[in-house]
Amino acid sequence: MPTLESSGVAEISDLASKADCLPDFTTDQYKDAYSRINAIVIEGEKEAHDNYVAIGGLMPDKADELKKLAVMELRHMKGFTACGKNLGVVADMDFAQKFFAPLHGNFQKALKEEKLTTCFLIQAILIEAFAISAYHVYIRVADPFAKKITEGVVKDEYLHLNYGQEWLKANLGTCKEELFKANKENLPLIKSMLDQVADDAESLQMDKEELMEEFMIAYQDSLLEMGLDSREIARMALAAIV
Ligand code: PL3
Ligand code: FE2
Ligand code: FE2
Repeated sequence: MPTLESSGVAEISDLASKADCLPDFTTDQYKDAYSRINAIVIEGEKEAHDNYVAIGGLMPDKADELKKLAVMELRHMKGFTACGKNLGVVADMDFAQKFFAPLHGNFQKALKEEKLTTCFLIQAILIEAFAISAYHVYIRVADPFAKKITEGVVKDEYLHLNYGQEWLKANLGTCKEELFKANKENLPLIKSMLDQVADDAESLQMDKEELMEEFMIAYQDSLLEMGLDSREIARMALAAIV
């Protein structure tokens, strides 16, 4: 028969086994993988800042709101920079810039052509859903310092995703065609970025299937909120595998 005392003991051992499951943050393998993943996140946050400022340039009446989102991204960038420093890791920024180059190129092209739908899809939906999925999975296996920072960041990322989602929802009557086209061109890039980062993520005990699952939840929920129907959402999601 369980006594008060024995249930207390069980709780402590549960906690201990949970702590045992976390990776060893001091190994060379962990730090090597972290040097690339940390750089990707720092670069992603920096580009997110630049992208929101750039979108603000196309929407002068919303420039102040977008500037606020951009400032949050700089705070995220600083937070993740501190996470790398805390572990004694030097972020491989050259790797990260190459990692983002195809998506960055597509965003810049859309910006030049003043295609707001494409800009919002790339930054606010695809990149933010990618970040949300990565941060959710990372929080479960992060060191205590990084866990706290990432928990604060992920809340902001939902605000960013929502901002783009609400703009696309309000403009859905006129932007669907561009939305589908932009999705077809850019969702495969997100899939390929996920493939490229999978081995390093594994070294951080982040599971690829879990990352994909979390991405699909954030992405599909957002399309649903935008007002797309199940067939349209299925069609959009399938663009990742063709
Ligand atoms: C915009 O707010 C954020 C853009 C950042 C995108 C980063 C995606 C990260 C993918 C890498 C998976 C590992 C995550 C680990 C977190 C430190
Ligand atoms: Fe961010
Ligand atoms: Fe963001």
